[in-house]
Amino acid sequence: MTLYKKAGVILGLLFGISACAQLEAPSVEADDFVRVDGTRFVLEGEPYYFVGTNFWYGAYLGSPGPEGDRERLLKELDTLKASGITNLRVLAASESSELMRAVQPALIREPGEYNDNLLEGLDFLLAAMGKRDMKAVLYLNNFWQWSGGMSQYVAWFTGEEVLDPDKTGEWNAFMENSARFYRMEEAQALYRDVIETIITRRNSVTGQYYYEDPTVMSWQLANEPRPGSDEHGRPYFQDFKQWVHETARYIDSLAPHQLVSTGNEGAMGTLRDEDLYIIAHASPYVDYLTFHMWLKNWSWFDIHNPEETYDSAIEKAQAYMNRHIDIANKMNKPTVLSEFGAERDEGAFEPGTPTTYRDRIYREVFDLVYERAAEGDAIAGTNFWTWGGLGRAGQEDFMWAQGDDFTGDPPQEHQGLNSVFDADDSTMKIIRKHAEKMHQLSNH
Ligand code: IFL
Repeated sequence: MTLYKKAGVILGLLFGISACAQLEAPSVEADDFVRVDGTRFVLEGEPYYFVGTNFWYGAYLGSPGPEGDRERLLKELDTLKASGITNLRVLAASESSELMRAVQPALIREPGEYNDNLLEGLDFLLAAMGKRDMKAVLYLNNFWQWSGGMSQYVAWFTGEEVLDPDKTGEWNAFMENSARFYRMEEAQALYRDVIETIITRRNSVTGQYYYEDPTVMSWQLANEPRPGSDEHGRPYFQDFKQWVHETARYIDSLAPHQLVSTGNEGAMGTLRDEDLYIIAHASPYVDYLTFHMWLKNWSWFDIHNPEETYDSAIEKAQAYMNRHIDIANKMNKPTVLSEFGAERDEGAFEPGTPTTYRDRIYREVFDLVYERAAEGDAIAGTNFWTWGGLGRAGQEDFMWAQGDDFTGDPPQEHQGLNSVFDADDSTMKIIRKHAEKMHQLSNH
């Protein structure tokens, strides 16, 4: 929706808010929400540029249950804020499942049954972020297995056993199975129920309804939703496109003064086809674009052979970023690099080990983002993957087990693989410097 249309809706909502005086929720101004104006975000009348991180486990730390650690959460938020990292991309919905690498507990215990601790965890997180003037991007599903996600929805409504890629190693089959989600009416009905439950929730800490909380910058349809596998996804593309449009419209109807984005990786997550990426994001209800960049996962860079792979990986990364920024310019929407990450030297996982190549990659990415943003192009910010902060791996094999710290790497990956820990001084210095420059672009 355009800036002006949104502003009109906001006034209506603000009127509504004052009519419910007994809420005693903080008063909200239209300007407090991140809005879109052409290829830019606007916040409080100024352009909004940011440095952010992925913090998928934020609601878990906020939980009053055994998985929670509110003391750590507040410390993490203070460190992030002090480092200029003010935009957090967070998992808002997880599905309980038999998948061997899915996080436990999950928000949805079974269709219709919610884990109140995790909902309260999200309340606590949003309240604490709001106090620190931070913005949240909340994703409402996952194409991947580490939080249940679409594969679990499919299992619920077919009655079939959930397809587990960590057991079978068959990733294409997993993706093709997950894509059935877009076509399943019952699964879509439950998904909408979940969306409504979260967006219309009243925060138990602030008294605010989520849809009227300016801390929420955007609702994301899912983490990295794809039409299916690269090989066999084409037949699902129309369903995928329709799903994007209809879900975005639905979210917009519930939360008209917050933004909607897909959570998609860009061309690499849309059957490696830029045209399909553009078509899928053309819906007027998709307020801005996202793209992700994974140098290792896409076989551009090998940390065990850096001398031979680094230069060409950086060339490919720059080309990928430039192309996605150009697309956003053409589509007249802002874009965000909402995931990128890199391993520690020699593929180590422990904090304290060197991060020479990670630091170089971060610097290259940030330089390009800053330069193009400063030139007025459509890139507004980044969310690096991922914030490990004070978390530390709990197991000798570095795989997550229930009860361990969250380190930012999801349970299907080694804890420490892509995490930036509080002790990573060289990386933190690069992030802080970039954050200063981006905040200057925002006139803050
Ligand atoms: O941890 C992964 C996560 O599932 C994601 N994208 C890539 C990350 C690193 O492999 O969303």
